[in-house]
Amino acid sequence: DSDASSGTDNGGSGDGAITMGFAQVGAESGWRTANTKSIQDTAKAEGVDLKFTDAQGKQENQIQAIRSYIQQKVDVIAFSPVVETGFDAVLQEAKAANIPVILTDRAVDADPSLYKTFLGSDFVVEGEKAGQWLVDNAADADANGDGTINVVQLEGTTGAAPAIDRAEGFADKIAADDSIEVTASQTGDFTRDGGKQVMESFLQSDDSIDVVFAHNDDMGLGAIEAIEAAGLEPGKDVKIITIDAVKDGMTALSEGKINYIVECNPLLGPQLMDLAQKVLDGEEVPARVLTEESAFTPEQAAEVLADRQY
Ligand code: GZL
Ligand code: ZN
Repeated sequence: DSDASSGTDNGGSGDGAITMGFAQVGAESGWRTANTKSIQDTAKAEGVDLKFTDAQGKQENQIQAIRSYIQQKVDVIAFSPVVETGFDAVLQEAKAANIPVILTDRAVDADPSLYKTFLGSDFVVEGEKAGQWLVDNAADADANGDGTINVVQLEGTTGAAPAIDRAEGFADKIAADDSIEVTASQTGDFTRDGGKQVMESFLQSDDSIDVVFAHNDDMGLGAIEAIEAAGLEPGKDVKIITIDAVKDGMTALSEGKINYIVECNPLLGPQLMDLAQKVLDGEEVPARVLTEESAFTPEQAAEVLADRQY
């Protein structure tokens, strides 16, 4: 039968604890910080030996980290692919090394047999919720009263699943109202500074902006700085819709500087460790595990702000 000491020849700490290699995207946003904390705190609480790397948003760093986990013969690899494409080769290498892979947060365009499961939000639905809110609130979204609801879009990281899918979901929903038009769209790379710089350029070239749709709170918060610097009132002169619902975003929402936030739950640690244990116990796991999340108006934000975990 199989080698009884198999617990030690695959890099495991040998005392039955799981050794997990996690290749994180970076530290680009409040969401990412909360996501990292959830993974590290849960690993500690559950005695998982966690090896953790931050790729600073660079795919080659993420691939390198996964390769190092393969060499270290960890029991399981988990990561959030910074972009959808370009991971096939390294996933093949993990498979050849017989190390299971769990995707968290973002998806990849790769053969699904190369990973055990994908745990994360449905970003298309998040974009649809944002678009539906605008359609439902179109009446008072035309701040400058020119009959057109002129939307500028702050996109997430180019090529990243959340950026692609949120844009898709939003566009699907606003198609229902032809007075709503996305007149400019550019990536702010999910960062506050990126959102501020892109919004500054939008404001310089267009004085009829009614709405900002930002793919995450951090870019929305950057846009608020640019809007205020231009002497306009965020949430009133320019409506703002964002996605994540991290503390700073929810604070701005409760102050009325943001008008609607669609939640994207970063607290994936518990579900990730549970899935890893099941995979290593040889149990079947669902190919897709969705996270629970909702959406908030300013009134709702004020109610929940105090007890938000992130
Ligand atoms: C979404 C996640 C995105 C967040 C951003 O699950 O991948 O990346 O929305 C983060 O804040 O940078
Ligand atoms: Zn208008």
